[in-house]
Amino acid sequence: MQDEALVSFREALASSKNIIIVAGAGLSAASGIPTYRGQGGLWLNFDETKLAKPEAFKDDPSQVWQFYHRRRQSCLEAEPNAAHQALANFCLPETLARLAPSLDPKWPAPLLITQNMDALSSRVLSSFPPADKEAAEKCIIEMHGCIFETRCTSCAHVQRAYAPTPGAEALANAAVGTTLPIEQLPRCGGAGCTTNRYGRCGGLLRPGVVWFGEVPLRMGEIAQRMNWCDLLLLVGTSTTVYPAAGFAKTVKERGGKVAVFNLEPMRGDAAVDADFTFVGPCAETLPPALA
Ligand code: BV8
Ligand code: ZN
Repeated sequence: MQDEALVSFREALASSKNIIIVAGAGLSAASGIPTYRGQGGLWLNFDETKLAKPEAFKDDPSQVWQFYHRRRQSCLEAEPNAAHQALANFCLPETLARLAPSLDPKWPAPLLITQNMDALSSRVLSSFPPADKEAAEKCIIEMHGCIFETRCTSCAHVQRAYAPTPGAEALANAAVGTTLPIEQLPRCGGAGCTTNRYGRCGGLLRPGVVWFGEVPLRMGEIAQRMNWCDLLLLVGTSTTVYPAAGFAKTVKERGGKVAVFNLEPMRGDAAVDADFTFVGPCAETLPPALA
């Protein structure tokens, strides 16, 4: 990693008042979870508009559930990597006192916005000892939801469990491309689902992720804080999906700085003139930058 770039990045960390991190699929690449648009990307085999949208679920819930059940399995088997750990450690008070002593008391810790739904960053934050855990867990927003959550389409009961899809037997045995009857798809109050507030409602569950055309989670908080961000770290994202893709321009327009951790420099419509670009796998570039 170029030393002078690292020195000036550290200087930016040390003088910043409001630091935000936006993470994308590249953050989990080293954990074996495929990205969407890079080589071997998920969307290269699936047309995202065919599956990751509410209309797809309405038209063919069986195919959508089979798609997410398989991804939930691979997320369940994945482990956080050094980049997840580096970002989580950066949320700890002792790291911040050392690296970011100028943070505004309004924003005493970085905001970690992840577009990933694999829960790998949340798992690291939740693994901290009790003294740090509560504060660290407040740092993260999973803006595109979480593959370990289901939401009932009837009573809106949300359940999060680091376990296979509730009622997944039929899904697991279904050959790719076959259509399961809707009764065999995950149901509210079904196997593995805690009885919801209305008792066992039996409604059809959906994956707790944000699909295209749906509003990302906690956008009000994100927009409010983004307006005052003076240092934005973009980690492993192609900045092609809005509104996350637009955050860098927002920060630059307000005089903030942008640091990119990616296999390649920023490109595409949402690209800005980044102040720092660390090219390489983020599991290698992020730990020394936040050590
Ligand atoms: C919304 C969950 C309104 C589901 C996902 C035209 C113009 C502008 C916008 C739109 C438009 N048409 C439609 C829209 C809106 C649309 C959109 O942006 N479409 C795009 C395709 C143009 N957006 C929406 O619909 C969003 N909702 O706009 O609501 C609204 C908005 C604000 C306020 C009120 C109302 C909802 C979008 C959420 C969609 N759900 N996922 C699922 O995954 O199944 S999106 C999906 O893409 C993932 O969440 C993913 O995180 C996200 C972004 O992709 P990346 O994470 O960046 O991953 P990608 O593979 O693309 O890139 C990986 C990067 O990592 C690469 O740069 C690569 O070089 C790098 N990399 C790889 N390995 C490494 C690495 N870097 C470092 N180290 C490595 N080892
Ligand atoms: Zn229900």
